[in-house]
Amino acid sequence: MKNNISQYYNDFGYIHSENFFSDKELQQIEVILKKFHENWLKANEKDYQSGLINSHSLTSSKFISQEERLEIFKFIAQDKISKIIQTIIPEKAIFLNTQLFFDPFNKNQNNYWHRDIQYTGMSIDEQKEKIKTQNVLHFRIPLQSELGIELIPTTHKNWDIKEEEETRLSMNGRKPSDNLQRGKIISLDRGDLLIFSANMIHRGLYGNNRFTFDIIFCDDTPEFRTFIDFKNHPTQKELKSLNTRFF
Ligand SMILES: O=C(O)CCC(=O)C(=O)O
Repeated sequence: MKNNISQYYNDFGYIHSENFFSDKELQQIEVILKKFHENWLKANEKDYQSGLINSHSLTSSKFISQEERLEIFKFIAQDKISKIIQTIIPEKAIFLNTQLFFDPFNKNQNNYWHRDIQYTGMSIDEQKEKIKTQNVLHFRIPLQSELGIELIPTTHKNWDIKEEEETRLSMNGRKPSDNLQRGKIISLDRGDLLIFSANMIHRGLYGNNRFTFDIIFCDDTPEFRTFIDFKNHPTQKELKSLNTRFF
């Protein structure tokens, strides 16, 4: 089973595991996520109305208490999540950050195909090389049924075909929200876990008032460590009550 999981991820760039969490396992974290989100919406009303579809850095946020922050760390550090990371990135991974994804304020706002790596400032040639070795993984945990993510399987390691690159980069009259032939829709239910590579071509599917918690891990390399904001990591004291090697 262990080999199957890492083989599938290596081949396709994602893993969809249905009913990974019980309702009870989600209830406690959900209360904290909702509290964060309500406060975030109040504090970021303008940006939300101008198009934001996610928030981030929950574990360094002033919107939640120290106890709630520790609860989020415990959720991230739970055994069944650690085991999967260990299987997919046996060399060693590290926690990068958290995000919440929700629907845009403007219901007509278009989604957009992208690879996260396209926003790093690397040249296209560098990006083509980097995706062959680099790992950034989203663990997407939807709190309610959603249309999900559309992705292009195998593109975590392989570059775009022409239609895809032109769409993603708005070339030759194509728009980032245009449909792509190789797109595969992964619709998600509460309780599911979707692991996908941020390097692969993907887009969020808006609707159904989605509310989804993403935990992000990456390779533990000096290059990535420069991107990590360690305010989002547990303190030495907090680490004592956490049983994982991924912080
Ligand atoms: O869910 C979305 O809207 C997009 C998700 C995404 O692009 C990401 O997690 O990198």
